[in-house]
Amino acid sequence: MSAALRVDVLTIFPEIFRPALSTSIPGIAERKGAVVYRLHDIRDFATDSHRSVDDRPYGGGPGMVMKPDPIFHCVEAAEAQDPEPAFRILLTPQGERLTQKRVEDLALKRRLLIVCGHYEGFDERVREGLRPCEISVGDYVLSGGEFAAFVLIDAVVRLLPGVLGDADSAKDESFTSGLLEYPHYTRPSEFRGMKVPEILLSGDHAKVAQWRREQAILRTRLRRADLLPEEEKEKG
Ligand code: 9D3
Repeated sequence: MSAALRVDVLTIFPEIFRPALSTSIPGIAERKGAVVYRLHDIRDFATDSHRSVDDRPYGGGPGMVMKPDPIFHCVEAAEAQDPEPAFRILLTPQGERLTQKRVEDLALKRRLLIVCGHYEGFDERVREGLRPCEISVGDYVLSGGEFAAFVLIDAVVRLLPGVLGDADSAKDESFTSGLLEYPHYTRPSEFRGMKVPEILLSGDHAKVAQWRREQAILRTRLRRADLLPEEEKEKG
């Protein structure tokens, strides 16, 4: 197996991450040696007696701003732990929207360093001095970057070699890739009067595959027409 991806997370709430990253796929990825998580508490790098990591904005206005000094020191300390250069990520609502394409790109890196913000945002010199890749996880307002970091890590580590079994393999998506999923059913064949479509019980694999493809296209057209490939768009 290739060397583990190292993920450094810089946050004022490191305690959120340990249990979350030990659960489900992120935990399996770690136990299989595909990833190593390193959590860093930005507050450990505060320099004043109150251990403050935020301050009032110059020019006035509501809310607090993350101070640059603890973040720079925390980044420097984290990076000094390992000679591998880190791909720096700043999670902010102003970042580029996270897509599967970007997730695939991040899964090819050897080291990610993720800075989570809180309060109104970062002192602009964090961007200017650290030159991070700035990422948002979508157009809605979170109270901080911690859950965005977990979204990003979860999406990335499931792609690392050896993490998913063959049964879960993303390769199985070949004929429906880019579409929403077709409807899934398991036993019983009738539940509270609701029946499993006859075709799925038929054992005719070609017909099942055709039905699933039709259902995936139908569902995508109804819910997410923006995802449809060109040749399916005309059909209305
Ligand atoms: C006055 C406007 N501010 C509050 C509505 C802007 C604002 C600042 C900081 C909004 C959210 C946040 C905290 N969010 C994140 O740190 C964040 C985030 C998000 O809110 N949505 C999607 N992706 C991300 S990544 C980090």
